[in-house]
Amino acid sequence: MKKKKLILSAIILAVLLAAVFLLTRTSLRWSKAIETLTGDVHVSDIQDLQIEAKVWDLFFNEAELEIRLNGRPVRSGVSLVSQLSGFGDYILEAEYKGHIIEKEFTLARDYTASDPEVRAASLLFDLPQSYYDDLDTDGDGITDREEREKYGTDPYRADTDGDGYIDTHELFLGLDPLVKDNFDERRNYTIDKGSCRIYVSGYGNIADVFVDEIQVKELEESDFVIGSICQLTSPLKFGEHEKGTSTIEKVRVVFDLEPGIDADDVGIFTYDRKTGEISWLESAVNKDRQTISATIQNQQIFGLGYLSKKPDQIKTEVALVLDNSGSMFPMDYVTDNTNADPSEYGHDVDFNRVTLMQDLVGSLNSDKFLFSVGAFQAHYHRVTGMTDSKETVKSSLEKLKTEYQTFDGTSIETAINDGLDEFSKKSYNKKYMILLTDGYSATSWFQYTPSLSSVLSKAKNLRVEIITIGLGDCDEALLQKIAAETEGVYIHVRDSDALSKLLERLLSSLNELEVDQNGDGTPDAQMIADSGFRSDINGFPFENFGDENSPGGNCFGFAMTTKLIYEKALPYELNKTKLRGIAAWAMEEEFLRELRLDESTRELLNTRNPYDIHVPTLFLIDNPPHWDDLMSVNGNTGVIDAKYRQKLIDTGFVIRTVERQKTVDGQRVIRYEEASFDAWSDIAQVNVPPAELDIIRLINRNHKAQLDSLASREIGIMIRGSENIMTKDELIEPMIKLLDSGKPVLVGLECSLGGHAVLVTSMAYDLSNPNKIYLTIYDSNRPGLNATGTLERIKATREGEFYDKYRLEYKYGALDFTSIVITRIELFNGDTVFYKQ
Ligand SMILES: [Ca+2]
Ligand SMILES: [Ca+2]
Ligand SMILES: [Ca+2]
Ligand SMILES: [Ca+2]
Repeated sequence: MKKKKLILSAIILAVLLAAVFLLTRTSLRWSKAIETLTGDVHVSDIQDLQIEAKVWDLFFNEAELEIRLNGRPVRSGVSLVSQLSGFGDYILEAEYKGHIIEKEFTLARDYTASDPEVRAASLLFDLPQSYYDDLDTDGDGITDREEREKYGTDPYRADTDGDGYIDTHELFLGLDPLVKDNFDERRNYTIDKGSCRIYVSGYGNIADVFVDEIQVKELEESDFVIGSICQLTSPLKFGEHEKGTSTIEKVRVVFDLEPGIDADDVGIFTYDRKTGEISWLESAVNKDRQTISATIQNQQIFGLGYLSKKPDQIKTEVALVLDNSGSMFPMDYVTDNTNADPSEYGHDVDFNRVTLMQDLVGSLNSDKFLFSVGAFQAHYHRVTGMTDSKETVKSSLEKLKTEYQTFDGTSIETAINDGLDEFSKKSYNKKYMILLTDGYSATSWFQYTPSLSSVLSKAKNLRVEIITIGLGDCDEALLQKIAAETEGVYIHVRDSDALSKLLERLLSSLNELEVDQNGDGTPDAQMIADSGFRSDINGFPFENFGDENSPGGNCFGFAMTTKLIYEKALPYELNKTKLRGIAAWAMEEEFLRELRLDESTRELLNTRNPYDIHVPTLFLIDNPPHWDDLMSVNGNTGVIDAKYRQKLIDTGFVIRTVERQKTVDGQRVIRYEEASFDAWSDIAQVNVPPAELDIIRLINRNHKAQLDSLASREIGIMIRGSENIMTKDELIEPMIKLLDSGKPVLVGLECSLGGHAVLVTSMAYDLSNPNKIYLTIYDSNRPGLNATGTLERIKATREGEFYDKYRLEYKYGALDFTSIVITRIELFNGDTVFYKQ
């Protein structure tokens, strides 16, 4: 209900009108303009200054919009494009429903179109008052409108009365944000969680405390826990009060005991995820009130449990199940190789699989881990059973190098079935199997093979997550299925060398990865979920660039395509070789220059891109940005040059003539040719490789879906300002879930200057402030780099209700993104993976 309302008001929000341009060293002036019209400025080329006007008013009436340049009307409409020529002074006016917005600007001579900031940025002016109303300018968690109209507080100062209490916290603590309060006076703050209440006492902004119900998988099925398990987190200091600082002195939790529960039978426990230890807190019982209470510390996980049913330390059992069939070894090492194909051997001659597992064992420091080692071909055989002796595990792994090798087939089902017998029967222990294979499941005739379904249900009954690693050419579909059904992850590596890069991914899957964002050697964050996506390995190293529909660029298409390729959701194996040839061709034709790929990006294309993508066809999606350079003038018509024309037609482009004035080669024409790609045309079907067609269609479809969504507000809604009140459930949980299942998450970002689509590839909690989450971001504007953003949870109020809200910080060039939303994610097969709103 709440969300619906927010979105409705977002719809009503909008009159968005775009106009004009931009310069490097801004020599831009404008007169005072009337409210209610907004505009942005976009320069696509020094010779070709475009004015674009878009009105996103729900009740937009095109006839009522008029744009005038130097007093003369120019074409008007939902998407208006006009050209300016030359340097000098301009006056631009837009009139809509009686409101006039006017802007003077000077196109400076030192402006260069290649300036990345110019390309990336738009200039915004004179937003409607309603837009500002819904912002939270000072970031104190109350919207500007409510500050002005409801509370009388200053929308530009987080602490209006200057007493040290943030405006929002004054409301949470029942103080007056307009009257100075004593910051060093002891305060109380209560959180009601239903079955328990949390009493916080201390000094300053003590509402900065969050209590979340959390999932503790290992305890879920035990009959020990009563009710839900919670975690307390706060960025504040706990302990003794220091004058002038916000300090939490004490947090007390009080559980109401249901009738029938004897207070003498229960206690309040804490659970330490790192060590797996469960301990009782000293608790006080009030038999009259039927309550039990205890003091809790920051970041503690706590709950109510039966004294008699407490498990011992919760251990994590990891069964290593490694394919040790002949194909891993050089052929000479393998007995019984007479009928074998030499190309089927030597997949991991350096034993990188052994090194990887030894590193993994060595990296898991806590004594809560137990390991077993098993090797399989057609049969599984135990090298060592579950043990906490890391030395034993490492030396057992070492034995795999000298094992007697056969080539009697590979049975993945048998390996899992027998490997599952290594686990204990303790239901609360966490259990993982890491299964690595380079093959397809095929057994020799004498071997009994259990069925896949029986093996999977056995794993599920034991609650074992199976992490499957496929090496080279292997049965990916099978490995994917096994991982998906057991809530594990599937990881594919091309060759044995790539195995050495998997350590982080595995640690993250076991939730044990500590991240050092600033590289100072001390971990500052705890990984919560990681898709394993690495921009320098998996990303498209392309620059961003625009088309007519999306002047900011096709970031959505890039992000989407990259994601799909990473997930192998496209039905083709893409390789590097072909790309190299195409890129060379493209450079001859100077197509890449037209597409604004710079030298370094070209270099990347030729050396690092692992995919076989037909660059020119991939990106000439709607209308390419620089047709002019491909054209010459014939009479008063701009004509696409013959050498490009045939290539375009052969590639599936449709050439049409547009009746519109334009400057081509410095000459004025009254019409010109334009080519757009039709991925469904007959010629495209015949001449364009199917993989490329799929990608183009995919981008088109999703790009269109995104554009449509802005009009219909049905999908991909980008919520602005304080509309963007997102709680953990709405935003973080789905993101964690997707990342954890090995999928990067496509998100839309928005700032006051525009929107952008990126892939979030991993998330980590700040160790010193668990309400702060680091995002690792793949951004097509930053090829080959991992960008980072942060999401910080703060207290917010709206319409008198209290919320937790996430505040995004992600900066890119001139763009400073402040809100985020998960966009619809569509797989190639049409399935929707996640649909926000
Ligand atoms: Ca505010
Ligand atoms: Ca304020
Ligand atoms: Ca205050
Ligand atoms: Ca006050």
